[in-house]
Amino acid sequence: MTTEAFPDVRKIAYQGIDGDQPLGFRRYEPERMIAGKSMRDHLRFASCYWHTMRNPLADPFGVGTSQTPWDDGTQSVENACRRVGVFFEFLEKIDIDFFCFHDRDIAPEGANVAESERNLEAVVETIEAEMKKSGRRLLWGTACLFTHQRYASGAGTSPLVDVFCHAAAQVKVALEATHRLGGEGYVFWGGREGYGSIINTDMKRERRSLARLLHLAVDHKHRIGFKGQFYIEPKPKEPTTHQYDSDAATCLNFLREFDLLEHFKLNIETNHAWLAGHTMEHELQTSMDAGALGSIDANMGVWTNGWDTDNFPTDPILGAQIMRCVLKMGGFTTGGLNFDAKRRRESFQPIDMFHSHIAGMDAMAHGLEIASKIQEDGGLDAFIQDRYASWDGPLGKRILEGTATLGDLRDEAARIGEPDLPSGRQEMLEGVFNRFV
Ligand code: XUL
Ligand code: CO
Repeated sequence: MTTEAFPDVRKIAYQGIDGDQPLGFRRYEPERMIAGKSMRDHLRFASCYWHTMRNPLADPFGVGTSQTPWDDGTQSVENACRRVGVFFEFLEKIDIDFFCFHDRDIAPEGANVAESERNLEAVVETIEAEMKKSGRRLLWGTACLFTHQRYASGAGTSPLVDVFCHAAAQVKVALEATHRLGGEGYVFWGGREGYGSIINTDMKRERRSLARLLHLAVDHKHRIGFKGQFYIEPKPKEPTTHQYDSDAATCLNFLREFDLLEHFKLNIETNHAWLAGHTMEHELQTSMDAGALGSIDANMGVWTNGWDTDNFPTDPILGAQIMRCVLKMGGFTTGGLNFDAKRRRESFQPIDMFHSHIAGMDAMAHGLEIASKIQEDGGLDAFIQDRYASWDGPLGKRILEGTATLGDLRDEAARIGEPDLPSGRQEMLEGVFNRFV
């Protein structure tokens, strides 16, 4: 890039909580220390290539509205490489350290496997150079196994073994690209790994094939020496009617069933949690309890329509709920907060790329502040510990260690009489949470 794509934007900086500049942070103060770490290191923000650079902002009723003056609209590698320059200018100006990509977001698909590989390699080379220059890092890479027509009936779960081969080819090369770029992780999101109707589907075979694809990826990871973390990203539906990676618990069961659990963690996305009929906290807690919370796709939906709208997460309460879980787990290791989020169709100007990320970053930073105050206060955690304290007594221990029989417990119940029940105090605790907002 010889000319800047955003000449009117300087590096976005913290301006204070009452700042009135739209292009400045009000909550995100990257170097401010909270609970022993800088905000930057707690939050590990990433911007995603697919929404930030490639989403035309179309919807099922209308064409794309996004203005991208740097893009000539062709499928050329040259155009793809020019976009990379724009993306890195954006990352530096918004002060985001990480990014994520699919193979097909960054490089055009070719006429055959070899041409696609050459295209990808050329763009990866450009990205590598930009990363060196800017110090930006790759949070995770992935293969897009859902856009092309050949994947209409699934990729790893296709009824046709030939399609499975194409999926494997893409995973191989996307994994190698992620490795070359020093990626901290690699994501599998099963966009088409499910069914439209069970009437034409052999679910048992399909789940087994998907597990094979993941095992092949684990083998290849070891073959090439990639040390990054593998993740599965749960989502219940959209585009399919039912997806095999429906929610965190379903993914954990799948990974256990096929001996994959030691190789994978989960990448939990808010909008997907909601589509599954869960809260984000539920999905994060489920993953954490299995030691499998890895990374987060930070976005949100619209409660009233139930779609995967990938809004920017601009709600600080949601941010606090998420960051409470992240703090509880002791912080991210390979993971981070990837904004898998797109601007609204009405927010079509290039400058809206900045406004949307700033709003998301500020809300998550605000959430971190709230969460760390709640943790420091300790009241909510103490309440829960106290609520279960009887399980730490002699009777609880006997039950948990397995030394009490049902007969023993019958005698205990007769001795105890009617238990003295404490209140759950939900509303009081919600009030305590709100004190820190
Ligand atoms: C789709 C989605 C994907 C994954 C990566 O809903 O979330 O963008 O994050 O394939
Ligand atoms: Co996602």
